[in-house]
Amino acid sequence: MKHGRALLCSLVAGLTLFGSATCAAAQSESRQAAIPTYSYEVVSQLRFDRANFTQGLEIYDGRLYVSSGLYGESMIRVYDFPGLEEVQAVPVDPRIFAEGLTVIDNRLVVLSWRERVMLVYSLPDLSLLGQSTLPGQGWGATHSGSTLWFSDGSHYLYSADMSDDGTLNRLPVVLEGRPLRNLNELEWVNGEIWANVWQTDEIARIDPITGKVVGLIDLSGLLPEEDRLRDTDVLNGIAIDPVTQNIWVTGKRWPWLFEITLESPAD
Ligand SMILES: [Ca+2]
Repeated sequence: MKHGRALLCSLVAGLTLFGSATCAAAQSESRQAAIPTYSYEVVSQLRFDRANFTQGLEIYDGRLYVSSGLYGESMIRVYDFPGLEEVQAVPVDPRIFAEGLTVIDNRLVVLSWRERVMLVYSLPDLSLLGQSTLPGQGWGATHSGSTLWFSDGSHYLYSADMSDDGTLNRLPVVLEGRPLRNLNELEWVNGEIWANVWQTDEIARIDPITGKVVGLIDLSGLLPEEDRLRDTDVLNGIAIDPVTQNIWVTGKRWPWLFEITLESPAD
């Protein structure tokens, strides 16, 4: 089935992607059994810069990459990890609202919200190499190998192999037989895609083959009330440490990065 929206095409030399766009076959979903909801335990926490209106969060090669949103304020900040000393801060074109980011093939990809562009930077110097077009909104991003995955605030996840012909696939995400909308920041975690659900304290664990939600993580109460200011915003940001496999989460203008472990639901 053809994806009816505009094609994505690469403007970056050597980066072949989005030559054509097709949808994954939409599958009629029968109702699933009730899925488990996990609680959490905070293992450790690190002071984080409240300036980050966090959209994307990823750990790569000993550094934490953060994209911070809003028009006129969007930034990419790089910190050493886990020290969190700021290494670099690069402003984004003020006309662009930066969204999710991920590193693929030593290039940093940063989505935009409504500007229909995806910015591509070289690493580690963060030189802007160019931009590609997006068919619609960009929200969260992650990758598996050379495959870029991204969300657009709907109940779809999109994927494209950036080393291949860039065919864009679309996967409907379903929770107990119903579309799960507002998928936001993403992280590839051990063969699953974890997604912040915008304006909730929940992370959905998604099977990237079937699109089914296989678990929910309830992070209610993660940020203590005393750490909330007037402009403190929602939970958003998931990053796995590729060395330790530890999971780190944060939110928009949160003063902490939290390392969490999941607690299985009671039988
Ligand atoms: Ca992430």
